[in-house]
Amino acid sequence: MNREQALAIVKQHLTDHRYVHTLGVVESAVELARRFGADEGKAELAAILHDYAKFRNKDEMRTLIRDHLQDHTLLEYSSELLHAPCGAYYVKEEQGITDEDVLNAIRYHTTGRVGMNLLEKVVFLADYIEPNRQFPGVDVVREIAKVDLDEAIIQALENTITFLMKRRQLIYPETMATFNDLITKQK
Ligand code: DGI
Ligand code: FE
Ligand code: FE
Ligand code: FE
Repeated sequence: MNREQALAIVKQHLTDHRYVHTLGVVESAVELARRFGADEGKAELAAILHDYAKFRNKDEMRTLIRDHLQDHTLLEYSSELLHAPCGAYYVKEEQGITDEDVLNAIRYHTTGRVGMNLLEKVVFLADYIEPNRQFPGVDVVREIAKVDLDEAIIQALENTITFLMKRRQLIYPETMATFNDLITKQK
C-alpha cells in the first residue's frame, strides 16, 4: 500500500480535524525517522494509519479486545486507549497490513510500552508534537525532540501523566512503566 492509498483509506475513517492531525503526525514522524535513523517508509505508513480506529464504536472495540486480544487490562482504563490496539488489529484484518513493526507502532502509540523500539518511539512522539498540537508544554517537547528522542518522550509522558493525575483520571500501568523504563535507561 502506498502513501496515497493509505491516506485515502484513513480519510474515510476520520473527521476532517483528525485527518489534519494525521497529516501532521506523518510530517513529524518522517522528520523524526530521518533525524534518529528509523525506517522512513514504515514511519510514514504507521503515522498515516495510527488513528485508524479513533472513531470506531467503543463497545465493538471492547468486544474485540475480549475475544481476540491477549491483554484485557485495558478494559479497566480510559476508553481513549482502545483505538490503538484495535487500530492495529483492524488495519491488519481490513487493510492487509502485515508488517509487525508498523502494527506495533500503531498498537503502542497511545500508551507506549516497556522496551519500545525506534519506530514505536518515533510514532509515539510524532503523535504528541505534530504541528497542529497545542497543549501546554508541547513546545518544550518539540525543542527536546530536536536532540534527544528518549528525553522528549519522557517529557511527553510526564506531561500526560500529570495531566491525567490532576483530573483524577486513571493512569494505565504500562504508561507508568514506559516512563520508568526510559528514565532507568537514561541513567
Ligand atoms: O489519538 P490521539 O488524540 O491523537 O492521541 P493518543 O492516541 O495519544 O490519545 C490521547 C488520549 O489518551 C488522551 O485523552 C489521554 C489518553 N491517555 C494516554 N495515556 C493514558 C491515557 N489515558 C489514561 N487513562 N491512561 C493513560 O495512561
Ligand atoms: Fe491516537
Ligand atoms: Fe499520544
Ligand atoms: Fe493521533
